[in-house]
Amino acid sequence: RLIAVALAVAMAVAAGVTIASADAAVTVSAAASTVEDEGADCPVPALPDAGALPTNAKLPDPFKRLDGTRITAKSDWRCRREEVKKLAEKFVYGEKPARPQSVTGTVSSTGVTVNVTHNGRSASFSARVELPGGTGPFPAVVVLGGFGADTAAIKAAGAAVISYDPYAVGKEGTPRTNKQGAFYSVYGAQSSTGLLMAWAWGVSRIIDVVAQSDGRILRADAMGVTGCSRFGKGAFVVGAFDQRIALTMPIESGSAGVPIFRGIPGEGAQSLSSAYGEQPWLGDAFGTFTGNPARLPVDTHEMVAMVAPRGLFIMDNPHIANLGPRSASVAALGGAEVYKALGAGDAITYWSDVQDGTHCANRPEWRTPLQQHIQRFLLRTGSSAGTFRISSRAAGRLSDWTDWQTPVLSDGPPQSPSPSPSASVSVSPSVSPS
Ligand code: MCU
Repeated sequence: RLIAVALAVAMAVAAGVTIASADAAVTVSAAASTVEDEGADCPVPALPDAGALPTNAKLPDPFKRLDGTRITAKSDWRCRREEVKKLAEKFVYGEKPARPQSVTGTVSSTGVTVNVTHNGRSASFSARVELPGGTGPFPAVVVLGGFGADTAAIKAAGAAVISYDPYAVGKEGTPRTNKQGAFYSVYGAQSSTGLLMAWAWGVSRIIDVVAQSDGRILRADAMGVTGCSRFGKGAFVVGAFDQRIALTMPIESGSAGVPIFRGIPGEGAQSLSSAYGEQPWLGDAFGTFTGNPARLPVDTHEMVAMVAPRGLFIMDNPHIANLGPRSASVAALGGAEVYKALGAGDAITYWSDVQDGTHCANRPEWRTPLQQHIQRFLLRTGSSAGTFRISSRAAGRLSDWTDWQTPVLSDGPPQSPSPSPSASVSVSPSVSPS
């Protein structure tokens, strides 16, 4: 292990990266979870129907529960997050089914294979692995699609690259009524879950297999994800919906990715109806919101918040209005309020201060912060603080979009507003006697 650390340090030094002192490294804690969804046991009240949603031109208050009360303790976020997750599944991305009944597979130095079976339906897919130099086990970054991510910098920082083909799990070019790929082989071609969530489900199954392996090659507790453009949308959803992901790094994700849905229509970004219609990226239920995002009970600042307090490095391109970079900066700033309230304000970075206007270009500006994020959140040898480097060409203003204040959350146990479990039996009958 010492040799591995020394090698990682040597490689990082060779790459010109600042190394944190040993003391600082000790203070870096692992925010990632060992489970996909820590709040799976949380009681979530019945969600409203799409037709009953109020119009709200501002970003929904991420701290306000479905019952109208606001959370007051940091530990309350666990179950509030579950509400956000359910809302996002119902109205935006479609449901992400929990881990299938059977997930098996293999991990080698060249690849990961995944076999799943659920309710008698099976599917398989695989991903290529490239290891960095040095001695394992290694952290790994799942790279969606084959472009836009600096895989050389990832490996030079000491992490393996898992090259994942999202189309094996959710194909593009199909109608919503006949979706294809491993996810839909298991859950049906008519599933209302969109491709982004299907892709996220696939990455979660890769993590299942890595976690079940003997752990000699890849570390399930040090997994990251990245991808550019449509695969930046995917990387964002992967990180939001699997709390085992320690570092989420979407690049130039555009509409249906990081940018707030509410902001997109005014900015010259790809319209919601265009993104919804181009590919079945978003869930079928999003169709009723493309013309009126103000009725969405969630927005993407809350997907940013779902990643908290884990590492998040959002990369964006301020030169292309079609990508909605202003709207993306507002999502990052809004989500950062939850990071701050949880005491993790320095775990989020938004960076759109880049020269080259080419979409998904290999950018020298991101190489150092990329490696610093890998060192801090995957190797856990660094402690560089996150930062907002918003280009003045495309800077959104959070205060234009909020009518809520960020609370000071207390430490200590959850402050649930609902009655104790024994009392709730008598006060909340779900069926009224007729
Ligand atoms: C920014 O991501 C998408 C965009 O939403 C699409 O309209 C366009 O066709 O493709 C972009 C992309 O994935 O580029 C590689």
